[in-house]
Amino acid sequence: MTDKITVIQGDITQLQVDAIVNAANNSLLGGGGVDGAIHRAAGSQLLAECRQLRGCATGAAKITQGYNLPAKWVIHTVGPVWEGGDRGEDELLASCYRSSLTLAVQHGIKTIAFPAISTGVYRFPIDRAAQIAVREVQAFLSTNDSISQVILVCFSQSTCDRFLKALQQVGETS
Ligand code: AR6
Repeated sequence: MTDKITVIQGDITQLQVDAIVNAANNSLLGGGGVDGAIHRAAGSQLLAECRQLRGCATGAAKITQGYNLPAKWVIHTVGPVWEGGDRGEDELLASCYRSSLTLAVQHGIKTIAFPAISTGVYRFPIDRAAQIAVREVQAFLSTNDSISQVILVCFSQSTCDRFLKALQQVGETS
């Protein structure tokens, strides 16, 4: 299953995939980081559609169109704020990946790109986030055949290296 998972360094807003995932906040009304970049690239219609969604719980996901993005869809998920690891952060982050992939399957999405959810403003430790991301995607793909490609997009080369390491480790044990 790891052959369907790719780690790349880049800007998620430029990818030609069926869906990109947004690391949003509970309001779904935009913010900084990847959320700001996605809203800027998609245009104001994205915010208008997000307003209709009336927010999103942490660990859950909601879908909109992609508007001016190359991607047809945006799946908005809300990662946990890192508060030391005893507040269910691991499970909430895992849930972001599962919820997003479940929505993707329901919409016939075959190719999907994720940013490194929660690892920016929300301060989730990168190695730990990378392991959760790779493990959850791999587990999902092993029980579901309809998604052909999952791209884990890292903005910086150092994050990319750590996601690649996590992917390698999962590949060795699966
Ligand atoms: N493409 C790919 N990855 C990116 C891009 C991009 N264009 N821009 C940033 N990243 P963050 P969070 C990386 O802070 O930690 C927002 O204000 C970034 O380097 O965007 O989940 C929301 O509204 C980092 O590795 O999201 C929320 O309030 C990763 O994306 C809050 O931030 C996630 O960083 C969510 O915080």
